[in-house]
Amino acid sequence: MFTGVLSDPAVDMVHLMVEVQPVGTDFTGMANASGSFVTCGATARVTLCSPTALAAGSYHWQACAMDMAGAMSAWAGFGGNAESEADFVMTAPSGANPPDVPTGVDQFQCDGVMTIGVPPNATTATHYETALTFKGTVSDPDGGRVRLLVELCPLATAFTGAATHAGDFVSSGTVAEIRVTSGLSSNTSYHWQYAAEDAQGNVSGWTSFGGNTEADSDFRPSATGNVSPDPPSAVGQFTAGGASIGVGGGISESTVMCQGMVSDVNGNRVRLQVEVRPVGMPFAGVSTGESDLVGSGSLASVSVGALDGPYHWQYRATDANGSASAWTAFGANAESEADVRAAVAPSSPATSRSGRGGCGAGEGSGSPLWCIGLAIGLLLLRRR
Ligand SMILES: [Ca+2]
Ligand SMILES: [Ca+2]
Ligand SMILES: [Ca+2]
Ligand SMILES: [Ca+2]
Repeated sequence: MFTGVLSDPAVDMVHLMVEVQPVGTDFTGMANASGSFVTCGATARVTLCSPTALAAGSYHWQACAMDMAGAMSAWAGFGGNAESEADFVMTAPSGANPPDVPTGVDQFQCDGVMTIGVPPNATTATHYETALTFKGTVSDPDGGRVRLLVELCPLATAFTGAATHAGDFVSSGTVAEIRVTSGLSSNTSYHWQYAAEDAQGNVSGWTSFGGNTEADSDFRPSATGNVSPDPPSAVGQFTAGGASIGVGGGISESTVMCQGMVSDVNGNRVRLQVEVRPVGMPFAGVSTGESDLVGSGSLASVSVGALDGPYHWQYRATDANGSASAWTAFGANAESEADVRAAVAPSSPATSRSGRGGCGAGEGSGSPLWCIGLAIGLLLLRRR
């Protein structure tokens, strides 16, 4: 707004006219704006009120008066300074710039101190409370106050760009936090993204947390604490080449692959453990072989080598926290019976034709020594 006190020799009604130009642009003698007529001696006002009328920058201006008859005074420059100098400076509206993307963002236990590691895959980590804290440093090019925004979704739900949680406003350049103490489902995997919002409601770009894909869990809360894995399912025994071995079956090799599906309600990684003992030796409840940890809901394999003779075995699942399911004996047979007989001679056409039994799958008895003896005997017979 520009104001001036105007007078007129004829005591006429007068109005104020102004010409505003950027510094560096000469006046043209044409007014940009004029005010209402006022009585002589009163204060006249001219307002350039459109926010876009004057871009950010430096300006100089001049004014003149015009009476109702259209008679104009001379133009008078404002400020008594050189026209190469600014009479006023327009700046961008306060706070108009969006905040910066938050930095140093991380997820913490409810205490806000212990970080919750991002699992290397969707099913690794559980933290045993249904609460957590998000923290990050927020800033805004305009300064002022800024807050952290988080969009938190179950893994199966895609982001929409709308915040589900907002922290309190803090000074630009400081750490903002959001504490989430309700609404989280136990044993559910979540992913989240973050942004910052300034007091004017401007929002930075959103950034996905964790450096992982949106198919991967960022955290997985559990209200129940750790739960033992489920007993393995679909358990079977196979040759190293992947051929299924029936219960009591014999193989010429000395290695058996035990496999089963493992799962854990917490989503922990799980391994398959087996205890393989010669027939006649009872189980001790101690694993003699185990798989690598695999994701919950995956197939786990244990390779057991250096076997020679009839064996029985049992299995269980153990999660990454060391919690195990109960042991289950394989084969649904008596522990006095073999589940597998290793390093026996392969059944051949000769043994099949002999009708004297052999070492093939499904045979429930026979020692490896007996089998080997039989094989050598048959070999000798065929050489004659
Ligand atoms: Ca701003
Ligand atoms: Ca993520
Ligand atoms: Ca578990
Ligand atoms: Ca068995």
